[in-house]
Amino acid sequence: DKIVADKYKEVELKKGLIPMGQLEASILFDRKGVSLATALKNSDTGIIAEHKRRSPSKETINQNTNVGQVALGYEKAGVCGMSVLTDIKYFGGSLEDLLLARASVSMPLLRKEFIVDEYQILEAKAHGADVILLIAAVLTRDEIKNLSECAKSLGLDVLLEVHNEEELHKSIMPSLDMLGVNNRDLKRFTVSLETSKSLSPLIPDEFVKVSESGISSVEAISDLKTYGYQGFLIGENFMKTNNPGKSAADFI
Ligand code: IGP
Repeated sequence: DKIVADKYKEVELKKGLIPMGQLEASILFDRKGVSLATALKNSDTGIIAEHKRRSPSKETINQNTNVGQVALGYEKAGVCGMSVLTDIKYFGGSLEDLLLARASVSMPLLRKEFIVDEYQILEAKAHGADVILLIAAVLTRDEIKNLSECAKSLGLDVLLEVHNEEELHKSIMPSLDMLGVNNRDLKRFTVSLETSKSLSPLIPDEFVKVSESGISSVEAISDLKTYGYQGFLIGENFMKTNNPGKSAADFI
């Protein structure tokens, strides 16, 4: 809740500094995005590897990373896409990280952020993202609709994240491409892969299913695949090592 309140303030501040027109004038704005949903459907590994320095649940994961090198390592390992945390205050990331990842690789990139305003979607596009994340826990159905339709109009894929049945029911709509089940309870920081398993049958087949957080073994992935998951978002398990790309390669 604190994160979201901070986010609204941050966005208002940025709107005053960089007008939307300036974002739309960025050369990356005209770049044709690559679809993560399509990449996941055509892959048998389904890994989305994340760049994350720290998080509210873990103070230090990896403070001396070179995001370009991590991106290259992940791509070489053969992951389907990469998630780049862009929140500074809680995760130590930035839009600059996204831009550096974009300059290094051609695979689909997800802007991992607490998106509450269309302005952040324009920023995502202007910094080379192919996909945005929307978190059902912090958005109303109308907000999910407006933000996802805005993303689709820019050619971006939308990954909608849920943690329980109620969030799932309120969110289902055709402007989403992927449904992500976060195994981590964002309020209590507890992690259970059972969350993905129990919500899976409630997700309509037209959406690519992604299991997020707390995945640390190849066995967990094979198990989640039997529940219909095609995407696996993995951060800490790769980032906590001094060679995230190599750690990802060991998974594939
Ligand atoms: C990655 P993990 O446990 O592999 O590091 O988790 C990713 O799922 C997690 O960072 C995440 C997240 C989020 C972070 C999922 N949803 C929303 C910030 C905001």
